[in-house]
Amino acid sequence: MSDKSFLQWPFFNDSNRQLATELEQWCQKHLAAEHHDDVDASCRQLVKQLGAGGWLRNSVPAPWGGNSERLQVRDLCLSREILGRHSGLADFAFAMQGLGSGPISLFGSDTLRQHYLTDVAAGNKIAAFALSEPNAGSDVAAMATSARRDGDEFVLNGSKTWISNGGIADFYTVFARTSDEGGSKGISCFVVDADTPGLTIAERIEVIAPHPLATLAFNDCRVPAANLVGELGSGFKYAMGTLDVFRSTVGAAALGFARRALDEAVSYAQQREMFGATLADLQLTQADLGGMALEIDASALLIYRAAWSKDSGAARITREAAMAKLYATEAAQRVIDKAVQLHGGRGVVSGNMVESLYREVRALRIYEGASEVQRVIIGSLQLQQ
Ligand code: COS
Repeated sequence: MSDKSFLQWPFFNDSNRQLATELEQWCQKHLAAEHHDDVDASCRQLVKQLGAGGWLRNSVPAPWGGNSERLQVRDLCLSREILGRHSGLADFAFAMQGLGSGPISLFGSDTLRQHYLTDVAAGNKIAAFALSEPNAGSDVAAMATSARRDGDEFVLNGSKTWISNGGIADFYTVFARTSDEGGSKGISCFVVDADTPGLTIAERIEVIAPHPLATLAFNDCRVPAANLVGELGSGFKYAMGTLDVFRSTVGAAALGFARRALDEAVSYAQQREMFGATLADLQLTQADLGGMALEIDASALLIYRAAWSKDSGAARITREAAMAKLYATEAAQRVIDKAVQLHGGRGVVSGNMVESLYREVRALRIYEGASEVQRVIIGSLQLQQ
């Protein structure tokens, strides 16, 4: 059984603890026997289930279907941790609703919020966040997709790639250049409905842990000017501000995967007979399990420090979120690798839980800012102190 003592840490209030208890019960009931032969259909189904269960109310602010006036990062992190411990795909379905609609929640007009967020919270609309491009991943300011004003519309041209929910989303929050100023200047954010003429799915991308993922093409794609999110030219800051909120939740998903790997390792070690005892009786195993538990608690401390700081009113948690994401995703990789090792040959058999966690965790060290980017962010802030 996973450690729950962390819920008594001073980062949490009763409402956070209630969410954790109720979501745990919901996961045990609804996510027990899942199969993902058709990953698109499974994702759609999970979004509907999460919406019906009320869990997506944590992904948007209160006036538009959410639980709280402002996004509560502790609730987002706890949700991802618990969902991730039960099902990588359920975590993914949950996470993308918040990230995909994040720029609207944080910076959009009330009209856009009204139109999109209530459906996101109910699980009626699937959201996606379209920032990366073939030549602009870590260097996001190198983006080339353009949006030219034409009367009451903007005309988008270019390409976005590695877009989670690409192909099944109902709308995309898309970042594009609206002026020729270079770098981070002159980028704006738009909401683009998936059925807008000129937006096509150029390619579906298969990855080691299957999730809906695609490259999008924009060819003279006309979007109403009212779909501009916030102010013209502020898109880079909106993208970074959205990532600040959601980056610690990536660490939380990794934490959930790591906790599951530790649970699996403990239970396997206790029943695996070896050298006239059990694997768990060997001191080498105990040292491994101790190291795993330590990395898990250190991850949790960094994640919930970041989340609590934001919920307590910090304007920016760039440093805290970068540390949480960096440490928790790297640590989860180590913890899961150790769990595979403890399972011996069984650990690499397709379908074994630790085998699937091993594939599931890998992308988290890359997406929403690779580990190297997090190091640069932390280091450059250190120089500014
Ligand atoms: N919140 C608000 N504003 C921010 C910000 C944040 N977290 N981070 C940067 N900004 C602002 C800066 O204050 C600066 O504003 P001014 O021009 O007014 O001074 C502006 O944005 C540019 O900042 P900076 O010069 O730091 O931008 P860089 O291009 O150097 O940013 C990194 C470099 C690597 C930090 C950035 O490109 C990044 O985070 N890349 C990873 C992108 C990513 O996560 N991709 C995955 C996509 S989602 S799957």
